[in-house]
Amino acid sequence: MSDGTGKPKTTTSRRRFLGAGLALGGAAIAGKAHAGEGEAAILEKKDWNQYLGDGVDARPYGHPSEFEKSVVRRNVAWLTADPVSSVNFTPLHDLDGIITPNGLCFERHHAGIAEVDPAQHRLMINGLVDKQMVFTMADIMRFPRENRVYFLECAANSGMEWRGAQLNGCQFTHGMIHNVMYTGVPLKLLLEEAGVKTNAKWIMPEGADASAMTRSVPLQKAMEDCLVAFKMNGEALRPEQGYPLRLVVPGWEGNMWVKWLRRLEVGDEPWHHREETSKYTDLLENGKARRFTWEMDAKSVITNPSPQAPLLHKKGQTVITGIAWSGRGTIDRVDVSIDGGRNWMPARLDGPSLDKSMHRFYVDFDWDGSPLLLQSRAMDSTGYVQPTKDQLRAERGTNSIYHNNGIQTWHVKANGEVENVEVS
Ligand SMILES: Nc1nc2c(c(=O)[nH]1)N[C@H]1C(S)=C(S)[C@@H](COP(=O)(O)O)O[C@H]1N2
Ligand SMILES: [Mo]
Repeated sequence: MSDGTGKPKTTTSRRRFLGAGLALGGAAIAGKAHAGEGEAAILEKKDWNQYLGDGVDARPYGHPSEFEKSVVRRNVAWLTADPVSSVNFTPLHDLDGIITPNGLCFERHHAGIAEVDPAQHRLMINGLVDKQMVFTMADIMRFPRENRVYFLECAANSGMEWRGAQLNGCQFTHGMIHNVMYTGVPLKLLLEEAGVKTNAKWIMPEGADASAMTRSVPLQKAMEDCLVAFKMNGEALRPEQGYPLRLVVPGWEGNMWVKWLRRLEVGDEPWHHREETSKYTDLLENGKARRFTWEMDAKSVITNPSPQAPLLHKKGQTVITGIAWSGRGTIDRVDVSIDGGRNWMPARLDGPSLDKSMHRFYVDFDWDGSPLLLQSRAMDSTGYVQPTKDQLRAERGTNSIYHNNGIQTWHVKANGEVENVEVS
């Protein structure tokens, strides 16, 4: 709506319209029609029924409806001491299907968003190679390219939940993940162009941002399925996601997916840089730390209902939905419990089942209006089953923040409100 005066009226009418939708939906399921509060809404003349809308010249780049204003990335104040070295979270409770829209992909920066001019951007390959190479973006576009859908999960996702239920919303407990179709050049092709020496075993990607982030990646992984990507969901990478070039490391922790990729050094041993020594290692109870924990274990979470998305009707037909993913393959099965893990029922997986991608599940459920302890549990194509938080803590203690893939519990109260809890 471009008419500012019509705004408050429009909002009220829409609320009533939604009310009507729910009432009619409920009536259809119960098999009887009844005249609800919403009936007037279908008879009322709305602004959009009688005035022309915007023309094709008004929105050269489209945005969501103004009624979707609340669908945004959010951060957690106490985690955001400095916004240029911080994180915000994907609003998982507002999304469906498996693809994360570009503007809603969570962001994790160590030195803010670099605004890189693609004409000045270069990618260097050096180290144990036959010939050192420097590619322009135009050079990279001349290599054969592939399209792949992969999730990217920060190893710290759910890290605040190790000691107990803390953040109220799946956006905050699980929102350090996005799932995107990448277009890019297989890293293998670029490495082969430079000619990798026979003693090479590792590569070190480096970012062009002020953090110049580096990680050691085994050469075997680099040759297997890594991509040097320049498009996400069909359009250029967003600056937040590493425009114009990022490394895609399927199934492995997000930290390795170096953004604003400017250099790939080839070596015969890992570099032991900050991001794989002081950070991104998992301190155990006995004082030893796990390191090079690259693969993301199978995990799932119910996104609706959840604390930011309560149940708005008292009882009856309800859609429970969520996402599941594994860094080791596809998701074979998701089970859902409504009684805190005592009994389980299989969820219905819907949509494409792709390797190292998010999967979407549903349970079409008739809620009797009593309180629920909702959980989901994923099983991946290797047969691995998502553990409980207690099982994880027994194995790894509570010192670590990374790689928490424990089962999440939501307490749905009789009034439809939802809370983050733990059961044991
Ligand atoms: N150059 C560079 N690459 C980076 C980072 C960074 O700060 N600088 N952050 C890393 C971390 S910790 C994660 S989890 C992912 C986040 O990717 P996203 O911002 O697309 O969500 O990017 C990784 N790549
Ligand atoms: Mo991360």
